[in-house]
Parts: sequence; structure tokens; C-alpha cells
Amino acid sequence: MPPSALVLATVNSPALPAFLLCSTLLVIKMYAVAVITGQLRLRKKAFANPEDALRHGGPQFCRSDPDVERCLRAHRNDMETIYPFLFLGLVYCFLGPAPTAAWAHFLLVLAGRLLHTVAYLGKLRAPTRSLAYIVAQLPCASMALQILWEAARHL
Ligand SMILES: N[C@@H](CCC(=O)N[C@@H](CS)C(=O)NCC(=O)O)C(=O)O
Repeated sequence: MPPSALVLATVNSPALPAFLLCSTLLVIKMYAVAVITGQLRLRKKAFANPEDALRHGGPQFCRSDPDVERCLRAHRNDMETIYPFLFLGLVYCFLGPAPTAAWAHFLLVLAGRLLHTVAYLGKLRAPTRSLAYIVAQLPCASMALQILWEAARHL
């Protein structure tokens, strides 16, 4: 059997499997937030669209709810942070980072973003959510700087 594209890519970028693992877990985490949002809408009868409200009791249920809004904010913050990570982490893999440094970057992003979601949805006391945000953003800033540096060196 010929080697898979992933095996070939890993030869040039040993950090790639670690990135794929952490980034895919974060994408699944985002799906989980979406599922929780949908379940909350049903439980609290707070629908975004009139047709959904009509199906579940009447037009009065086309309304907002603080807990649903909280889920939406958590999801939006994921989009503001995890999407850039998907780009930065992938490019960073091809800079040839030391495996331990790469793992440290990716695990900090993963742990920080998991904690951010738990803190946001669980309404944990401030500044837990902000600290989690910083834990995940610092390695992203580090990767962004390393990419800029390498790109500038090769102009
Ligand atoms: N768009 C964000 C930018 C800053 C940010 O991401 N802050 C983190 C740590 S305080 C956060 O969890 N913000 C809450 C949110 O985005 O809903 C905001 O409006 O707060």
C-alpha cells in the first residue's frame, strides 16, 4: 500500500499529527457548543426563527434567552480564536519546530480553549475565562511571530 499523504507530509513536518489532533478536537468542541445551544433553545423555548417557534408552541417563543445568548457568545469567541489557530498552527508545522515546542504550543491552545468554554458556559468566577483566553492566545501570538519572522527572512 502506498504511504498516505499524511505520512508523506509528516516527513517534512513531524509536528503535523499533533496539530491535526489538537485542532480537530477543537473543531469537535465547537460542534458540541452548537449542540448545547440547540438543546438550550428547545429547553428554554427561545428560538431564533418564527418557523421554529411556531413548531414548538407559538410565535411568542421567537425570543432571546440569556443562556442561549451566552452559548452564542462562547461560539463567537471560538470563531475569533480557533479559526486563526487553524491557519497559524498549520503554517507553524512547516517551519520545522522542535517536537516538544510544537506540542507545548498546541496543548496550551487546546487546554486554554477547553477551559474557556467550560468557564463561559459554566459561568465560572472571573477572571477564569479571561485567563483561559490568554493561555490559548499566547501560543497563537508566538506562532504568528515565528511565521512572520520566517516569512520576512525569505523575502
Ligand atoms: N470579541 C471579544 C474580544 C476580546 C476577547 O476575546 N475576550 C475574551 C476574554 S475576556 C472573552 O472571553 N470575551 C468574551 C466574548 O467574546 O464574548 C470580546 O468582545 O470580548
